Amino acid sequence: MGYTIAQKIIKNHLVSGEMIPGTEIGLRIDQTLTQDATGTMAYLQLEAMGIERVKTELSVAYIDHNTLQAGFENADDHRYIQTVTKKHGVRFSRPGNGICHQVHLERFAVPGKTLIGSDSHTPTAGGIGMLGMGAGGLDVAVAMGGGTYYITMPRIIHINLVGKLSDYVGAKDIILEVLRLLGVKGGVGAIVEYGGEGVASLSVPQRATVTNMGAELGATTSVFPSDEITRAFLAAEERESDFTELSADADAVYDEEYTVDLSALKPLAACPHSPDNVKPVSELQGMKINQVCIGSCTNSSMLDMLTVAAMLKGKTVHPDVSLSISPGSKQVYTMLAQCGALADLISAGARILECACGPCIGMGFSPKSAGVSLRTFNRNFLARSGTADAQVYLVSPETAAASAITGVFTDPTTLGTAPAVQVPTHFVINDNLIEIPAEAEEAKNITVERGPNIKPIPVGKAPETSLSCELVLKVGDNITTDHIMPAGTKILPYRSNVPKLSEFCFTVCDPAFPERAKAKNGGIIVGGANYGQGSSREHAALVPLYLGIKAVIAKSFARIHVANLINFGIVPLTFENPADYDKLSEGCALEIAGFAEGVAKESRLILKNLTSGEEIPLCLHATERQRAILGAGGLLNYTKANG
Ligand code: MIC
Ligand code: SF4
Repeated sequence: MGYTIAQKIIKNHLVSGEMIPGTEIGLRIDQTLTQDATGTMAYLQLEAMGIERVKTELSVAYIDHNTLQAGFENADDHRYIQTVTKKHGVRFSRPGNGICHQVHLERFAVPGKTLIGSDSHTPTAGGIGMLGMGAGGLDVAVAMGGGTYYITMPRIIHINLVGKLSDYVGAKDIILEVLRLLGVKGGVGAIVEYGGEGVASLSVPQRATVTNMGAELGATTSVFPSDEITRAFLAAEERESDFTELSADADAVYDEEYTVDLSALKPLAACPHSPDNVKPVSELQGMKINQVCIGSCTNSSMLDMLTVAAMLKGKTVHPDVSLSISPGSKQVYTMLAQCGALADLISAGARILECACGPCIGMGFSPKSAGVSLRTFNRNFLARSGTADAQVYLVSPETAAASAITGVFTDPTTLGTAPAVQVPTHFVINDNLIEIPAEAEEAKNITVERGPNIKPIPVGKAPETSLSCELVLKVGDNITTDHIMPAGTKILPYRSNVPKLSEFCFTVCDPAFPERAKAKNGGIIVGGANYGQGSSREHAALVPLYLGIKAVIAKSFARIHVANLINFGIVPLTFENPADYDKLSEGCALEIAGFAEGVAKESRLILKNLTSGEEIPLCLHATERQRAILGAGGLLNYTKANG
């Protein structure tokens, strides 16, 4: 039996376990990346583990999320990351150099290698045939120290692409179609692998749009073959030597297969408030809009920007629309300026932002009250834009540009023939904003600078012999990490200050939660299916830990979040019978007798609802290693104890 692309990469990096779907495997990690909103924690943890020099082939720290700098906090964090990375052997991508995933794709991603990043969109690198996975900062810190990265061996979903995209239909429409097919839980426990004759018509940045937003399927990652298109992209980036050919064996076996006919695709939009709430743009045609935002790690490549510039050239953005454009990287920005396309965007009335995450993470550009915002981004979770009642739709750059001009939802295919956009065959290469770390000897003399915003990381405790506490919060299905630990301008500055962050925990669902949790000295949270989907932010575990949360009971968990809970010693339990979810209500007194022992070795634990007297069976799906981590009160304690 042959191997799929993902299986080949996994096989080459397998440190422990067997490639049996559903079982734990350990992987050697070649490269890591961090961004500033999660990076501060990752490097604090690297320091806490006593790792002097990173042991990966390449590690890069990007500054792209917290660039609004409304106070000293983020500037201090940036300086911390700049000095700590210089000392420990990590490259530092300065603010202004671009969004981590876009820059990594351009300058560092290598087909056939492994990458983990403290950001859930690390699968962007799958566009070049790399196995890129999002992880919590602590897992990234461990990998930087040369440690193994553990995942559940995924099943492989094959998406067979046939045909060719029509005019004005973009790569975003491919992934929106896949989201329509599979849903936000459809990729959980899986790697989505693309193949078929349609692949050859897609450039690397288009493929990266698709793999980037594969994160929204809940997938471990997504990957494309590495072929002549990949070689040409690497050559255009003056990195042809990084090329290796990579394709699935003809007799590779997939667990699930779907076909997407690119020729039949029409422009699509993900409607509020979920990336899988997908409808054809034609059905939304004519709806009044207030804002358009173009950019983010999903759609900010040269191709995207040139397409938008060609569509806006000589036009004016509709008077009722505010249009923001953030190019993905300094490379894209520079080239837009050099070829004159930037002038076309400016003249049309676009508000040009710096090359960073910006509005995607709610850092500015929040829509008006109840505003309709069309965004080329990857997430439209409730309140993520910074306006609680905004209606955010995720669309392609083509749909975004067309609608920005008309002021209403516009299907771009109604515009006729699309302008021919030529992506340069050679990119401007200038890595002057990537700082090279100090050599080991010189590194000893570097002082790491820490601002007053950096507060100690909470550390977990071993589970209590018997757990008695209150159900402090009950939430529904598909809770995102944006619900648990919101971002945005007011909150993001505190990513290295957990006590302050805790004031915002779960406030999207229940403004009284932080106070209540504190008053009750923590307790248990109950959630529905796919609890913790979305971002990789480990703050969604760290902050509940700080508030005293001992366990989360859910119908099911999202991959990165459950790993983060375990890493910080919060026990993730599932209902043996999901219908028992209805038997629990907020405020009831709960007890798990023999908790510590159960965490150490039982797959079944009994929860007693002391308020109703009912007993509810719970499951703990954890490997020996994960039980040992939980038993130690988290990975930091475990790593310290086990060297
Ligand atoms: C996001 O898109 O939600 C983020 C911000 O990039 C996060 C990371 C974070 O919360 O810092 C992610 O996707 O992992
Ligand atoms: Fe940044 Fe948005 Fe991409 Fe997250 S999804 S890395 S916030 S651009």
